[in-house]
Amino acid sequence: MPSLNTKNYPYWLDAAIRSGLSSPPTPVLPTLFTSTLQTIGILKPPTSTTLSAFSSFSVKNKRIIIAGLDCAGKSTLLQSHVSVDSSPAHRDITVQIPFIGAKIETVADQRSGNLFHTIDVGGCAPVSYSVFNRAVCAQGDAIVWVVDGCDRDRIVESVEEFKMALGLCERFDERRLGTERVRIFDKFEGVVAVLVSKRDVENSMTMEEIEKYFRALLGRLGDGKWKMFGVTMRSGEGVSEAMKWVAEQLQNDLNAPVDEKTLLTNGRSISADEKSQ
Ligand SMILES: Nc1nc2c(ncn2[C@@H]2O[C@H](COP(=O)(O)OP(=O)(O)OP(=O)(O)O)[C@@H](O)[C@H]2O)c(=O)[nH]1
Ligand SMILES: [Mg+2]
Repeated sequence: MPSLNTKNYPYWLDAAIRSGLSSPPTPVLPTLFTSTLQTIGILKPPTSTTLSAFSSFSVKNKRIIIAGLDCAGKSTLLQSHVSVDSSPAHRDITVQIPFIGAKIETVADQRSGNLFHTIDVGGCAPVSYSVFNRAVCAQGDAIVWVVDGCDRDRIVESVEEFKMALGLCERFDERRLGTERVRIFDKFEGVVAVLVSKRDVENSMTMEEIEKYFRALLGRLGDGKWKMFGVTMRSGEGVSEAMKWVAEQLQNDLNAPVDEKTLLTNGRSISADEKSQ
């Protein structure tokens, strides 16, 4: 079994994922429902877009977080383009996080050690939920942010949640913390891809329109650190291109020289306080 990242992961998630990976792998068989839909042509047959995009770049032991508002198309991406191979090398785990109520779907590719997680954000969730999401995103080597290209009403919410996930905003919980300022995490330093889904739906927003909402936020990450793609999750159009780009960026990261300090902190960026010590 390939070794996993040694980054600090929330203990309950880490335990769940490790137990899933260390137990004997079982084939992921398509359900009767899925295979029926495939037979009558409503659901495209599986293509394993994401994993093949990743395997062609030999990216190993990475965590790819697939996040976005509900109904954006995250599960479709995971289930139709990642978790489609019934070989024992893939293993799916869904973890329901106690108390917070969040659900994480995970696909582990045991050959490469890559983990793909989906998480939901937004929906007027309590602060603890956002903190949890940010904690998960912070552990990712890449964030794939999925935006529903038809959902005009929630495009601003998607930008705001994305800001939170990237650690580019601070939140206040006035009720519980008075006026105390809560700085949650550092800026996300990994690879960021924004996938605008539902390009096949008539009257969906144009890419230019969506980019306008995200431009200021993404600009703060720096040039070459992010890219936006229009995709259709149902047919898989554009998905492969997007995931290839993510894999390519992750591979570039692997080839980048690593300084001693980064190694000592296990890949985590060093805060100003730590640097001065
Ligand atoms: N036409 C079209 N429908 C899509 C596309 N992507 C997702 N959908 C549909 O949108 C609905 C929601 O997709 P999901 O993949 O369940 O979305 P999700 O982000 O996992 O949603 P939650 O699990 O509720 O957070 C489903 O009915 C999908 O079939 C797309 O690119 N085109
Ligand atoms: Mg889902």
